[in-house]
Amino acid sequence: MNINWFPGHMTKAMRLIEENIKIVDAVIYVLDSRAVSACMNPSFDGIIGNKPILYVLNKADLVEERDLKKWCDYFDEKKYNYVVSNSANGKDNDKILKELLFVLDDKIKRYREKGVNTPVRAMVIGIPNSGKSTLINSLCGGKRTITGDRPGVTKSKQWLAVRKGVDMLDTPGTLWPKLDDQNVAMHLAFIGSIKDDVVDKNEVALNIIDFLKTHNPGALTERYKISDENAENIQIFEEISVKRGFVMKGGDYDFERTASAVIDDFRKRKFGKIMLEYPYER
Ligand SMILES: Nc1nc2c(ncn2[C@@H]2O[C@H](COP(=O)(O)OP(=O)(O)OP(=O)(O)O)[C@@H](O)[C@H]2O)c(=O)[nH]1
Ligand SMILES: [Mg+2]
Repeated sequence: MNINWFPGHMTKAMRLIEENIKIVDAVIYVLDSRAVSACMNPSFDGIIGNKPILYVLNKADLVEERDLKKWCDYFDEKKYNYVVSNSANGKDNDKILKELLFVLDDKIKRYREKGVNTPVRAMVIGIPNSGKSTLINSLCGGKRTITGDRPGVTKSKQWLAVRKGVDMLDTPGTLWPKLDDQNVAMHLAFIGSIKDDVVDKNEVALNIIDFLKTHNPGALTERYKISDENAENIQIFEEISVKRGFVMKGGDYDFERTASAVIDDFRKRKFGKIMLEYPYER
């Protein structure tokens, strides 16, 4: 399967990001902790230029702390500014704002020296469904932007005053025109950053099965009580259909429902906390 998803609204969104980068003081780059490197959009590189970046390793609650530590070490090594966050519960808000003000320290000092009293401005960017709007809502302390568990929820830009003196720009999630690395594309499909309608769900589910067999032995057996995890992926897929009762009249497997169930189980953490990518893997 060749996955690519770059609809017209993303071209518009990239243009919006390009136009607004000039007027912001920093960029908040939201990454899904389950697939940190797949979340790095190469199209952003040329746009961000030398604006200070604060990386947010978001959805940290969906991975094991000891796994995420590997990314923290990597970011430390690269001297990147970052925070680990679970934006869904808001407990990391103070830490995020503190780190943002640290990143903007020089800028704020210069504003003060000039007697300028404007708020600092940060643009929040990232791939679809990474949690940008949730993060902003959490920092604002209310539901000020629309969020949802599917990609492409935010349609246009929105400025929000998250605290006194700190404004943030919410942007629509963006991917890039050609997903060359299909392993990356597959991980983006796993985490729901590519619309389910544009992927072959059976293939995504088979890839999840394959990933679990290799990296999380026992997870499939525990969830579906299958007889042999070392069987071919397709055999496991069929067994899951049977175990779940997804068999149609006449005895054919209902692969569509089975695929949706496997994908859903992955996203709902039914196989455990799974980090798909480690630093230095690619
Ligand atoms: N478990 C968990 N879920 C999160 C976290 N942050 C966001 N979410 C969920 O992820 C889904 C997507 O969140 P949004 O804030 O709409 O994502 P977005 O990046 O704004 O998405 P687009 O606007 O489509 O680009 C929602 O169901 C959120 O509740 C987090 O830290 N942990
Ligand atoms: Mg959004």
